[in-house]
Amino acid sequence: MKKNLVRLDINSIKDPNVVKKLSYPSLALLCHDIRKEILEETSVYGGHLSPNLGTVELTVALYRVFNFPKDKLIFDVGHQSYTNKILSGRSLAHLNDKDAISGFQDPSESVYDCYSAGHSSTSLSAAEGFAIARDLKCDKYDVVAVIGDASIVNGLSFEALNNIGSRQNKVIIILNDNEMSISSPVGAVGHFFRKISTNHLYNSIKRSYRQSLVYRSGIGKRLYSFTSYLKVHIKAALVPTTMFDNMGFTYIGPVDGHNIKAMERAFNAAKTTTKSAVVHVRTIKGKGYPLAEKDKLGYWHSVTPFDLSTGRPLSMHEGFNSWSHVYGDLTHLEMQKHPDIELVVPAMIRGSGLEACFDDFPSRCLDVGIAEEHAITLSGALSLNGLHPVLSIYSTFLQRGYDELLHDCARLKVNMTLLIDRAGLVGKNGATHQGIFDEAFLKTIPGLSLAMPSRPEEALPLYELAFSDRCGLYGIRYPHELVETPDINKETISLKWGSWLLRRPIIKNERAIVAVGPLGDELFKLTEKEKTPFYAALFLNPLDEEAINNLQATSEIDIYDAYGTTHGFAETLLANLALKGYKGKIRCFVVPTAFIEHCSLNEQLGEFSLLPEQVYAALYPSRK
Ligand SMILES: Cc1ncc(C[n+]2csc(CCOP(=O)(O)OP(=O)(O)O)c2C)c(N)n1
Repeated sequence: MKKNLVRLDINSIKDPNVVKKLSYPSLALLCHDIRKEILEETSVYGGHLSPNLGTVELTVALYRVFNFPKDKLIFDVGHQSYTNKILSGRSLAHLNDKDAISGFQDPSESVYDCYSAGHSSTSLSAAEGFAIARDLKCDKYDVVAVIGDASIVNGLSFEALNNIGSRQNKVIIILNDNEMSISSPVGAVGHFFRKISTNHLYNSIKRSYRQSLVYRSGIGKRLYSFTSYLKVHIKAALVPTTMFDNMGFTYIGPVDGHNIKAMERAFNAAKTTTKSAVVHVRTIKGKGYPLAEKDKLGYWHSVTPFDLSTGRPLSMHEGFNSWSHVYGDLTHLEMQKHPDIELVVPAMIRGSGLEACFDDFPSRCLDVGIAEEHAITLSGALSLNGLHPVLSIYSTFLQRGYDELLHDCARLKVNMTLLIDRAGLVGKNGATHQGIFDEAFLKTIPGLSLAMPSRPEEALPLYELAFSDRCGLYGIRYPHELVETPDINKETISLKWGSWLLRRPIIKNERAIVAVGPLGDELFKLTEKEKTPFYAALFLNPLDEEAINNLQATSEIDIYDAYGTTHGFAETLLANLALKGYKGKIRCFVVPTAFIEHCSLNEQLGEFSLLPEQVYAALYPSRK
């Protein structure tokens, strides 16, 4: 190893400020080792690969300039904070496993994480809150938010920008512009970022100016620093004034996000301005792993375990598909059948298996970016104009759209289908992404109907009901788990709007099970030999009145819903039974209303005794 070249053992860094003492060649070695670690650990445990490969030098440069944890560092979403974890002494080994580190920032893990998110575009509002609190307490430190080019164009971010720009509470915003959301970004503001970044005339003048002065003579150096403020004016003359300048920020950039020295200069400039600053950093998403660098579809954004040398996923499931992909494929089918469908997706095309719809029906598909509220109100208006919007959205992100659903859709009596993906517990993505709350909040919206299939053959008929005259605001929720791929050419079963399936007949004065979703169906299979009367509750709202009347004859009702909290379907059914004067015993096997941390799905279910075999054992304790 060359003299002056120091190699840190990245798994034993105790104090991240050690990066302040390293030479640039040693920093390059450190970044190489961090990238290797990110690749190795995500290939074993899965996780957000590309966003983290892109932000290695950026994070190191931040630690060189700022004094964390006194200064505050907030990563938007938090999915790109792996380098921050490594530098602050947290190994990526067992990422997202039970009791191991999570994939996002988390104050319970480290003082270097002052905030936590998982949903996008919260960082600027949070940073402003930190800055106002700092100033009220007369403290002195910097508040730094790192936000991607797709997250900064979300409405929440714009609300924060509008506010920060007009106040004196200084925030430093690092705009990590990699020209990518999960896949290619959408929207007008992105074009504007590109325009700034590619202003070659300005960039080449800037380069020659610096080279001619800084690299040639000592006087030149002094002249360069003395006149550096002139740069701002040169830029103003050559680059159209940036949106950020106009909003009251000092705009600095664009800067090469893989050049630590260049970023240090920019971050130091941001530190010394009196106003809030936006430092525009350009990075390459997936940097250092060629497959990820080339990826425009978002395949490498978040990965399951894969073979590092070939890039192939380690587990393939022949004949199985995720429920998300089943509904993605069915959407393609429905778009062929129903020409009035307009598909609206806030940013999650790949995750919900909708690529084929976008390829084959480009004029009828709309990716609005990370803009869930906008997607809902927009879809409502499409419906008011005679189209049938199908809005594909993850359960956890639908939480953002409550008012838009209630006020802009339900109230206006729109016909619209919500495909609610990732319903139920989500395993390793943890507390920020659980899809367990939608049942509870959707049931409060007048006229909203909610269904969930329990078997693959129910997926299409439930979808078809969206095009019956009962539709209104209609949600179909499903988990991401694997399911046998349904044969769409097979004759489908017919389902009635609002009705449940009686899988085993009710017996007077005996127990009956009412169960939800595919796990409910597993319980059905386990109770085969017991012949327990059984309803598959396909509609969670409204309830099947005929079924409720039949249930009155039973001595006990066991409600099994491993996809929703106490306040969801179970509570609706309990209230309904109570109102009808049900006298028997009722037991609920449901997800608690709580924030459930990351670990495997089975561990999460197991912790709350919600695995089908645990429920079976609870119902029939004498059977072994
Ligand atoms: C409200 C919300 N919608 C969608 C997502 C899913 N999501 C996670 S990261 C991401 C892309 C973020 O892109 P960008 O901000 O440009 O950061 P990058 O990943 O490119 O670094 C999306 C859509 C989310 N976390 N939160």
